[in-house]
Amino acid sequence: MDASWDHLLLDCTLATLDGETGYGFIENGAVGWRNGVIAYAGPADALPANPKVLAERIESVDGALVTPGLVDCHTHLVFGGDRAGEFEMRLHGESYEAIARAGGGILSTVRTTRAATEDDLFAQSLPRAQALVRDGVTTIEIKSGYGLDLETEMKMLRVAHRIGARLGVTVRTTFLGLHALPPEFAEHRDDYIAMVCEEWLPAVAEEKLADAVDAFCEGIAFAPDEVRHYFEAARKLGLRVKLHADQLSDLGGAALAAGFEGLSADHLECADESGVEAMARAGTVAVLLPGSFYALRETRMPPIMALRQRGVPMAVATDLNPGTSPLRSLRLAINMACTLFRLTPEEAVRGATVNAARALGLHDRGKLSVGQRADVVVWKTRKPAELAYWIGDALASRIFAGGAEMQLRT
Ligand code: DI6
Ligand code: FE
Repeated sequence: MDASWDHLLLDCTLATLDGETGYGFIENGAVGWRNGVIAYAGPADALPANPKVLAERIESVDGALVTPGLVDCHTHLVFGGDRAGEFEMRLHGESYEAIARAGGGILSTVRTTRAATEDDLFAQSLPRAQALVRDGVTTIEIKSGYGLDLETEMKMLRVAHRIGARLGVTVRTTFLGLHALPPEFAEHRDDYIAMVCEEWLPAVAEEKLADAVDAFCEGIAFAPDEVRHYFEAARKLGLRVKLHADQLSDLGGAALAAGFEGLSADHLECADESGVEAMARAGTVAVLLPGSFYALRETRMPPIMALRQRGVPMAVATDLNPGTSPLRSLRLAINMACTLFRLTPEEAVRGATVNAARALGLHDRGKLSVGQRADVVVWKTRKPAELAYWIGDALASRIFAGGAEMQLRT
């Protein structure tokens, strides 16, 4: 038999995440791939032949934990500037909503993002993506939404694509046209929404700049009827939708997203039972964002028990953004999902792999099984629960994206 695989890792402690529940734990496992696609993931003693003849390159990882690459399915990591000043204001007693209503918040990042050249925006944003990647993330969703004019929205989406190309990881882009009302439309709300639906969405779709569409459905942002109109326009163009839903108040966002066969409804702190039911029926993923819950010192938890009972898949993401979640570690989001939301480590790890892939509509990743992309991480640990347990520091020792090993120092 010819050595037909490119690479084979032996002596792996595998968490394949394959199967409906659990880690897919296999001691003394092996993972092999060819042309960037997994050819084998399972017990070493069930390999189809003597390992020596199976692959060009064969290595032992000495019992290290090996998992699929992590998937961060909700980030806003392309933006100009920072909002450390608002963090200080909040600690002096100002609320997030009050700062937003006074023209700060999202609009302050809109000003700095508009002012940045494309190269500058790339240079400012790249290190944030690198921070995620260094600790095991091989697929990143990145949203626009800090431009609020077509030119800057497109600039953000181009920068997102450039980050993926530079780092060799998959970037999925989301157009977040309804994030905040731009100041120049303060007196013309309906005109803004009409322009986004009738002109911007078709332009973004035409240039193939976005894989999906998102909105911020909230008292300080956009109302359910406005989002509905926007989702209708997106679906007509064949774009899938997702929603910032029920974070600060219950506006029925979970059911709204589900009604459009939404890929995901994200946040959900204030979602009610009927929203959860609608998500279960539609197969909409619940994306939990403990970073913003933590940074805003929220106290109302997402309805975890109801999500579990109805079998709604739960994902976990960073929500990396300058206002409410300056969190540059998906592993820390996993830890926070356990500590703050009481997910089990197993649920949280599934949430950052297989369920996060599903939240992006991707079925070729998120688990180690034959035919999946060879996005593979070797960790400096042996137990899957350690991914949720250790706080701080990067634990990934080797990362393969589509079968190619990444240089972690870049
Ligand atoms: N995601 C968002 O888009 C908003 N909150 C969230 O969790 C606002 C982000 C921001 O303040 O910049
Ligand atoms: Fe967000």
